[in-house]
Amino acid sequence: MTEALDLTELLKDAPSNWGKWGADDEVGSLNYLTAEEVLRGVAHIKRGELFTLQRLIGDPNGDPVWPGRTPAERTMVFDESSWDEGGDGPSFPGGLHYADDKMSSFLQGSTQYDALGHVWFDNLLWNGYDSRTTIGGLSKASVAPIAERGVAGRAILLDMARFRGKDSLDARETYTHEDLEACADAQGITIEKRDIIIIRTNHLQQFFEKGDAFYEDFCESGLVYSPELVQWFQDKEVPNLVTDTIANEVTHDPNNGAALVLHNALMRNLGIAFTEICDLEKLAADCAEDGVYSFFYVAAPLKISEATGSPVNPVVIK
Ligand code: UVW
Repeated sequence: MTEALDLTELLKDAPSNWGKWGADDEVGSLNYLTAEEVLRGVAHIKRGELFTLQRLIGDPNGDPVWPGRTPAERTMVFDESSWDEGGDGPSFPGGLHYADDKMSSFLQGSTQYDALGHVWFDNLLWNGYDSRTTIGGLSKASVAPIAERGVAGRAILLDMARFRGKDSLDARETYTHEDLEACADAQGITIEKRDIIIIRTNHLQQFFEKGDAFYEDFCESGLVYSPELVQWFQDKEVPNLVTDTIANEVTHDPNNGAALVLHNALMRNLGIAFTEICDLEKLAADCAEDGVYSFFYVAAPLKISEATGSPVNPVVIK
């Protein structure tokens, strides 16, 4: 492939949900998660067992991030040494000491929800908002409306790594909606309309095994674009796509050379919320053991004004 196909050309006939939930909508396909859908999810709670899906921020083994981003940096402001001789610990009546810290981080530098306005092409983002609305902060389709709304419903885990008999999917390794259906069949479940789809690749194990070499010729494993795949997501009314990779899709499409096609076809055009960099290992091990791959999922990113994304710790209850 010499030159990548333009997203304008590639997605010219692609389905769109712009306007479907009104001219002011900022949460897109999360609108599918009505109260009825929340209760459909709750009905899957059988054992009362919780699984949290956030990766540790400040993992001593490293934090995987998109190239060009840096992991969060947490620094202590006050600790016991602040009250040593010459320290700057404030003095309070009664002798109070306390610990304080602060963090500097990319809002998309850990397990995160993307705002719907996070990506665009042709100067237009989700719902047709002008891309100039991103300047200085997302005045449209930031993460804050998703945070305000919250996310809850029935979710299913599709364990693509186990399905393919591998510890982890390789760089560039792709899968399609047909593979998702085949994986669901093998797991004995049906992908239902409005399910939150969680896909395990365990691809980031390679970040921990390879170190810096993970970023050489960076191309993650993931879903690969086709018009049929986009239509499948549209027909299934998928509200939220959750994965354990940095960007939820193969980084460079092997068929057309374009980068992050599905960020545009699914998030920008259909309004599907993306949750990235999850840790699905404990959940997947449990599902493999009890054979139950459907459960209740609940998450809410942080309410950060005009932000492009936000850290989150989604919770699954089985
Ligand atoms: C980009 O889209 C660049 O990053 P993310 O993986 O955070 O969506």
